[in-house]
Amino acid sequence: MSTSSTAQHSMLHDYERDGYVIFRNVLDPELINEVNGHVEWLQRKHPEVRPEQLGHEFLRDDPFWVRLVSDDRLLDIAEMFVGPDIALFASHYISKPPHSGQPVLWHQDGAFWPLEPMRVVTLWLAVDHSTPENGCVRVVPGSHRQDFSAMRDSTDVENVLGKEIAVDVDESQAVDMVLAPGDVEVHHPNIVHGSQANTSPDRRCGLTIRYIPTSTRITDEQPYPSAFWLRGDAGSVNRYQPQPVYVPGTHYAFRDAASWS
Ligand SMILES: O=C(O)CCC(=O)C(=O)O
Repeated sequence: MSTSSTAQHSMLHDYERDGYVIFRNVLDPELINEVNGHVEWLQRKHPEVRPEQLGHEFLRDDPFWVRLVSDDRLLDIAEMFVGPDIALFASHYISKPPHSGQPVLWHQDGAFWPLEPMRVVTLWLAVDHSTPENGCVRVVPGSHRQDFSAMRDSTDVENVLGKEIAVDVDESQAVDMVLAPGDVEVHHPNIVHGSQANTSPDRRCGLTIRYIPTSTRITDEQPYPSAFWLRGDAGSVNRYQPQPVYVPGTHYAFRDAASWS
């Protein structure tokens, strides 16, 4: 990555202090255009699924999705946080439609995850402009130093997870992750975060990408449906999905599709 070692050092310092850090202009507009087409294609393919729920179960047989999360610009960022031996654990589009996008209630990601140890980093890729009006991600800086709190079911308001953290959150401390398409926000598995409903006329789409070092064991089914070995040494604690093969007419068509045939 073109980020200098001084800039990398300062970003790691911010991440350690705050539990999050933002990288601007990571992916180019052409690729973001393809990502947009992919989201629309997934929605046509799965009309029964809310667009906030286009999750990792659809990823295994999707060459474009695997190509996207394997992009060197994203892996170079992940490498700063989890080291050189990298696998994908999960990835999920949360596309909040205009006027009716559901909120994500306050939570800590790692409280949901079958990982041992909890060494994992999330890259949240902005597909759209993401603002307070359309329900951008909000984080509580420094809350990554807390242990995991219990979660409780929450169904009073329709929401993406159906759960929330079972302790009070001081919302006055929360910071809005205002992002442009192609920007990436990186966050820690313990940080308290969420997002509000989208009542604006603009869609708010982002892709969560969860990268683990290959030394982190997935303590659930093996191979986990969205586990792909992506860089460095595959290690021996997990089994991984084979790279999907692109079939014209079956899969989303994209620029590099020929190299996935
Ligand atoms: O996209 C959102 O609104 C929430 C994202 C989130 O909870 C996450 O990245 O873990």
